Amino acid sequence: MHSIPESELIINNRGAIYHLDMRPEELAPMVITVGDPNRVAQVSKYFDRVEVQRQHREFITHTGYIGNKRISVVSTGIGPDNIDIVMNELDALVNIDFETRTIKPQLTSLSIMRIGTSGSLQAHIEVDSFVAGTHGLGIDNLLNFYRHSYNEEEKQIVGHFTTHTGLDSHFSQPYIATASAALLKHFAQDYHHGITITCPGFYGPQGRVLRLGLSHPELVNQLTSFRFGSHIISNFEMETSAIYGLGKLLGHHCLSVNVIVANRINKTFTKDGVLAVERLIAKTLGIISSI
Ligand code: R1P
Ligand code: URA
Repeated sequence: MHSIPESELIINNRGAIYHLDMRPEELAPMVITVGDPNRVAQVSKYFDRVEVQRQHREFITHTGYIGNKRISVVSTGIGPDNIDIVMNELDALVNIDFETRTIKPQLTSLSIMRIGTSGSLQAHIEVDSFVAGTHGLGIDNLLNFYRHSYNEEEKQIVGHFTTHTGLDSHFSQPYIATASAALLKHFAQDYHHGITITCPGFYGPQGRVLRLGLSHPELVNQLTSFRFGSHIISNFEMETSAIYGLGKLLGHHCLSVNVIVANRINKTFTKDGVLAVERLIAKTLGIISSI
């Protein structure tokens, strides 16, 4: 069987995968990802006990239990490039044998839930409200580096989106991936549903102007006005499509929930971002621990 070389699968002296500094037995089957490294402790304070704490660069991991449910919370830092690292390394921890450096014959599916912050693209999705992304639509290009394919609905949404925005070769080829229906169904109450757009930046790629002019100034309006059947674009941030896209290719169940901290249509910003995130964590952990 093909053994993956040391240059491709980097395992440190502790027997841990390089960026996350995690050994296979230190990861739980339910993984929560958060952008902000400080948010890891904000999540794990709800654990009944924490049994593993690791940190390397911006990747902090705590693994512990809520009741009988073993959960890992991992910080990803900001952006799809970090998600490429986190998703590949989480997958390697469960699906590659580190001794033989071979892919295991029996693959394991993780549940991967992002708990993040986001900007709203719809007036009625107000600051401090929660959004569960039905799809991740990426204008960040990450998934285009991997062979991927679409189901019929995904093909139609991404085609319609590309025509609607005119975003193609100049920026990237937009791509799309769908949330885990098995996870999404538990987040029907108290969470808006919509397509989450993932951008490769916070300022220009999300239509923010400080000192620099935009090459595509109509982007925010185009995202707000996009319609495909009952689908609307609810929000944008910087990780979801990469998680959904790589999660689908690797066979994991992924869902991204975000609290709205900025409403880009009403031009409002949350009065208390820490409290907003705290409310999302408490609500989401309550649901996760019961499924
Ligand atoms: C930008 O401020 C960051 O906040 C959002 C974006 O996706 C980006 O990572 O998410 P997190 O709060 O999870 O980091
Ligand atoms: N995170 C983002 O990426 N954008 C926002 O507007 C708020 C949080």
